[in-house]
This record gives sequence, structure tokens and C-alpha cells, in this order.
Amino acid sequence: MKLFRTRAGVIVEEAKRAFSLPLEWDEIFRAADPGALVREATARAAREGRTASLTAEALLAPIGAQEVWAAGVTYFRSRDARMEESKSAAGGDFYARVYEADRPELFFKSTAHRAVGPGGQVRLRADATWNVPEPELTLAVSAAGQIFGVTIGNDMSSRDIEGDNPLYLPQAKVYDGSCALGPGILLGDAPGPGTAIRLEIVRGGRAAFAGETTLAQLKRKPAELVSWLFRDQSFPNGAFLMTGTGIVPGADFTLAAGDEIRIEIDGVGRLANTVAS
Ligand code: DO4
Ligand code: MG
Repeated sequence: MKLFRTRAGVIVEEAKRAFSLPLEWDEIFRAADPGALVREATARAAREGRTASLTAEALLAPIGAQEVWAAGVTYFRSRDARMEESKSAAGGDFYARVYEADRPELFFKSTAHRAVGPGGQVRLRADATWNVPEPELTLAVSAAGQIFGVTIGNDMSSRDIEGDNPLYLPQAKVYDGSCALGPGILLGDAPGPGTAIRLEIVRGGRAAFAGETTLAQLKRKPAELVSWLFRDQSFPNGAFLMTGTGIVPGADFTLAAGDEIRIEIDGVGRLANTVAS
């Protein structure tokens, strides 16, 4: 069962049929059991024949009043890439240490106004020279801290800024158009370790980069990341938590205006965005 935020309201898709639900987006995140709320509303909509048509043009980013947070250095590939890019920064081994530590790296990533949905344009910072997308399984978490679904996230990152000094991380990660989410929320638990995540970057009609990983490479459990996020912190409208990237293009790659970024996660869907010029 997949949940979509659209120009026509909340739509649920089940067994290839779509129904319009009389629910507010944020109300779902505030429910004691979001899955049960959506299932009940769907059953009622089916009985009442409230079918809907789901078109790509109508899709919005699946975010309302939620904050988006992100976990970092949760894959060995990410640890390696960060150590490489921050060679000249003081400290040096902080990425290796956080990869091994109990406490994960968690950082604030976005709110709705900085995020784009399916087909939207992500942005590169004007003062950055080395930019990459980060394709990440993203958890939809209720106000009570329950993972009730997953979506696809793109944690756009400026590697030159992040590599220069770890204290610049918020600027490398948080800016207008730095986050993409969607297309919808697949309801249920986080998918299993065999699940593949694929990234393709198309430039001028040709693949400029392609990479793949699986959730088996994710070092931390989704529930563990959420429990750290909710330590001494409340989310009255729920939250999204990106779980980190396991795909990082080589040091010679940077995004360019017009690039198309395609991210696919088995069973969850496909999120495509272009880089704004
Ligand atoms: O520590 C830097 C950011 C790491 C990150 O965003 C990731 O691993 O996905
Ligand atoms: Mg990331």
C-alpha cells in the first residue's frame, strides 16, 4: 500500500487501484498507528467508491510539517569517501570513528520548503564546486517514533564544503532545493537487506554515472537510528529520517545543471529530478 500527497489531496494506491482519502497529511504522522488509520480510511473509501486517478503531474513531495533528518557514514563506502574528501581538514579520523561508534551521526536536513518532489528541480549551491546526489532509503516516522513506511530521499551534498571543514556540514547539506523526496510512502516496516538501491545520473541523454548498493551494506538498523533521533527530542508532526548513502561517485565526478538524477529502490519506487540551471 502506497500513500501519495497530491494536488488533489491524499491518495492511496492498493493493488493497482487508487482511492482518495479524507485525511490531512500531518494527521497521518500524528496518529497512534498511521498504518491502521490509512487502512481503515482506505476500506471506507473503497466501500464508498471514492476512486482517484494518480498522475505523475499531480504528485507533490510527500512532506507536510515534518522535519527531515539524516544519518551519515552508515555505509563503508560513505566512510571511505568522506575520509578521502577531508584529507586536508584537521582531525582526520572523525569519519572512521563515527562509523564504529555506538552513537550515529545524525543531522538536520530539511523542511518542506527546501524539499522538492518527483520531477522537481534540485539545486547546487552557487558557492560550491563539487556536488553529488546521495540516494537514501528514507524512513517515515510517526510522532510516537514508529517507522510506518519508507520513501526515497536524495541528500544533495556539496563535497568541497563538507571536506574543507566538518563544521561546515550544515552548509554543505542544507540549502534551498537540497532535498528530494518521493514519489510516495510505501507503508509497512523498513524493507529487508536484499533490497537494492540504484542511482543513475543522465547527462545529455547518456549515463554520466551509475551505481548500486543493497541495504545489506547499511551498518545500522533503521529502528536503532530512529531511537537515537528521538532521544530527548520530540517531533509533534512526525519526521523523515534518511538512512545514509552507500553510493558515492568517484572524486572526478560533480553534478552539472541539466543532469537528471534517477534513484530507484526495489519495491519503493523511482524518484527522478533534474538539476536546476
Ligand atoms: O558526514 C557527512 C555526511 C554523511 C552522509 O550524508 C551520508 O553518509 O549519507
Ligand atoms: Mg547522506
